[in-house]
Amino acid sequence: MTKSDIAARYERDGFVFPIDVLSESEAAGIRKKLEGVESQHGNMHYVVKPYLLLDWVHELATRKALLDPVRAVLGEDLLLWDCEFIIKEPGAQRHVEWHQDLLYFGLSSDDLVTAWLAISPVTKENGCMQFLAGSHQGGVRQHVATFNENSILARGQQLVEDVPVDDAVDVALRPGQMSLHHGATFHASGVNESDDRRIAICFVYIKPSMRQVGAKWDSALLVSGTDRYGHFESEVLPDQNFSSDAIAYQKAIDERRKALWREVVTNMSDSATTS
Ligand SMILES: O=C(O)CCC(=O)C(=O)O
Repeated sequence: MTKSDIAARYERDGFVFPIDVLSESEAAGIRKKLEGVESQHGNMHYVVKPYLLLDWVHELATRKALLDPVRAVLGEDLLLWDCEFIIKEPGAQRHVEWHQDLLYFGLSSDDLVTAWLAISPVTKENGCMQFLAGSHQGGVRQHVATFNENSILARGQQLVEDVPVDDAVDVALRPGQMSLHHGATFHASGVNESDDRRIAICFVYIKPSMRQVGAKWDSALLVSGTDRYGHFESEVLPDQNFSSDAIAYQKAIDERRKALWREVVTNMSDSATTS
């Protein structure tokens, strides 16, 4: 896919996939590294900003094959604002209700792109994402916070309106392929009914001109071009993987980020969410 195809499809549909980033054997190498880390440090599902602990996650986040498609949408200057491994274990009931990411981000605009990279095969059976084409065009809609304990999302937020699920697109990917989606795109994912883990890593990139307007503090990492604004505190990469300094720093960012989400939710208008 050319850069202009990527930009045009993203603008029209609010998502674009599949985009090749890694070969299958490179993705298998990443899975091996991840599972090696997990055997020492525990499950990495939703550990906040793992690039603050692991140099190879930063290396992935800054790969040309991953960043070029993001640049096609957002331009040259990019901050990495969020990142997590999203792992669905076989047999677990974890799923994601229909929602829009922007709801709780507290950001000043929709100048962001989520790059979701498959590390294992991602299929309908193991709970691939589903997107609704064109749903990004109507802004952020009303959600209800369900606090469903099987939801991967912290508040189990769910769109209030009926989603025409028969029109949804299944985002099946081979290991090493990614999808890009807009912060207002309606999306969801089902449970993992296979007998293997579904492993992905997602990266959320923003334009440096963005501001955190839902809270007083936020941080990010410059990964492309220049930050002419300084709206986000610059993050520090690890001196060594899982060094004691890196662990302490990532923990501090995690705690500040949890406080940030609480502040964002408290400051939100009632029209955006009900609970
Ligand atoms: O990984 C999933 O199943 C859902 C992820 C998601 O909702 C997101 O990346 O915005």
